[in-house]
Amino acid sequence: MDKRTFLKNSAILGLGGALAGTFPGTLKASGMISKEQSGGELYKLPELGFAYDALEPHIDAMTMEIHHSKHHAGYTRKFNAAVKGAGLEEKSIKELFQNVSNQSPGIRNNGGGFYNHKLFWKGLSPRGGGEPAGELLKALEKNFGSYESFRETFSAAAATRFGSGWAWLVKTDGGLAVTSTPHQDNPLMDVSEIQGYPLLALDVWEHAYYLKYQNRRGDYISAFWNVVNWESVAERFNKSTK
Ligand code: MN3
Repeated sequence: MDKRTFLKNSAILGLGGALAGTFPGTLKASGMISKEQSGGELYKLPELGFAYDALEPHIDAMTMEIHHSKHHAGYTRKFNAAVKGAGLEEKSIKELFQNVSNQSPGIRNNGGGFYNHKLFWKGLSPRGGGEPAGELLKALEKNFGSYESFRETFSAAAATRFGSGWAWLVKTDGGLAVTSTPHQDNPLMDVSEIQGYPLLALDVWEHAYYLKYQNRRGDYISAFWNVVNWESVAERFNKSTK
């Protein structure tokens, strides 16, 4: 077929569909997922939006691939099963979290695992790093004194979270706050010490860093700042202030 016919057919099929059939390897490498994996489920494993090796050397490709295609896929699958099993399909994930103390461990752990990783990926970018700007920077300076001081507070929360859990930057009624949660809990849950709208998440489970950093969680936290997607964090912040 000539180029024009190809382009026309691609437009009809939708370019994504045409490429998916042609280059499955490319899509796998870029962290996209097959139809079989997402199925017709209520909650779908999101795409990363970048290749598994795109965050090298800060976060290694194998960690990213296992983290996304095994860990996150597992939470997603089990969350769907738990929601279905409890007949909670009509509840929004926000409603489930607001009342999570009354839900089963399956909903709490897998719902958290599904949501937290989704937010974690959004906060990462191969073009990330640098410093926040605009209203977000002003708010960080207002709440923490300076960007550097915010970074120290967040890093300390991530470093001192005992065992498995997460560090968070959260928009609360009173402004911005840093907190950490155990297991797969998050600040949208009624069990969280500080509750609010999560802007930035850092996974400090060992599966997030052990292959590359082993026991050096501090090195992983330092490396994280090189890949933070400040544009995405600012977008969430602006949305939360409207
Ligand atoms: Mn994880």
